[in-house]
Amino acid sequence: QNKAEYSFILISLSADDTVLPNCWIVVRLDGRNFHRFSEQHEFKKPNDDRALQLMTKCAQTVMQELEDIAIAYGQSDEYSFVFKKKSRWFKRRASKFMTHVVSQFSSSYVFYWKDYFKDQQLLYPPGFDGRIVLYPSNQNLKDYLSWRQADCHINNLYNTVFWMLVQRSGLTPVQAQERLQGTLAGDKNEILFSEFNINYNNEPLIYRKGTVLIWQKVNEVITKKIKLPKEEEEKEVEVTRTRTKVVPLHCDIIGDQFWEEYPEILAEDS
Ligand code: DGT
Ligand code: MG
Ligand code: MG
Ligand code: MG
Ligand code: MG
Repeated sequence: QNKAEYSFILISLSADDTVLPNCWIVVRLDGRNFHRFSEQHEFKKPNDDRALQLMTKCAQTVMQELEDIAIAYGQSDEYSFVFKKKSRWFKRRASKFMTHVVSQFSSSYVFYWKDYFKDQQLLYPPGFDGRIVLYPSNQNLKDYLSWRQADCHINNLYNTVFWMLVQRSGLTPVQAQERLQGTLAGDKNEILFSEFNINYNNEPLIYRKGTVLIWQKVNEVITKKIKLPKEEEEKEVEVTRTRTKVVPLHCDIIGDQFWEEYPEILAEDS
């Protein structure tokens, strides 16, 4: 009898992966071995606009196809999706959130590849890993997103100098790495400025800040043909419709300004 009870507990533990109520649910995915994938598909270094735009297209698709995603943030080969605190989607089962996000994103990556890479063929099927993390408070969630954006900044600054040293100054990758060992952000800015005449702050925002996806109301003007009861002919009229769309932004999300500008993202009924 003991044994039977024990196996019942095991079964119920593996079947019920419902996550805590009232927490933000974050699913982060990341390209599997994109070091190799980016080399094989000749991604531009350090940033390939086609690759970044494709990642964002896939993330928009995920937000539109799945339920309850309040905001997403992406950089490099990763994207984080934040599900609303109050979401009841699939009874808050972690495995459902994670598998739906990763599979929808992966199939979109293959489906939309040719729209962004044109004559660069997809050479083998890419994969993505997924993980799920819970954040009980708004501050926890903001700290998480700040951490990812800080990571984007640190990597992009490093990569920008690194590839300048290799591509422009002819250093080998090992030499460039040695040159940058132990340097601080200020030193890297200084190398960019004095040796390459680059002001890092003027580099494109998408590279420095990554991509934030939020829902925004947009007005769409469409022309409709209508037939008035007392008139013979159809008439064309302009109708304004309000739609919610997923919009990409490349702004700072570490400071308060973003969250003050878009208070609905963290609103209590989310
Ligand atoms: P993983 O995630 O442990 O399976 O291994 P990786 O190789 O995906 O490592 P990760 O995710 O830490 O680093 C992302 C890789 O993707 C990194 O080698 C640089 C590459 N990558 C991402 N975006 C770009 C891009 O726009 N241009 C180039 N050239 N490479 C990129
Ligand atoms: Mg990884
Ligand atoms: Mg990766
Ligand atoms: Mg990565
Ligand atoms: Mg089914």
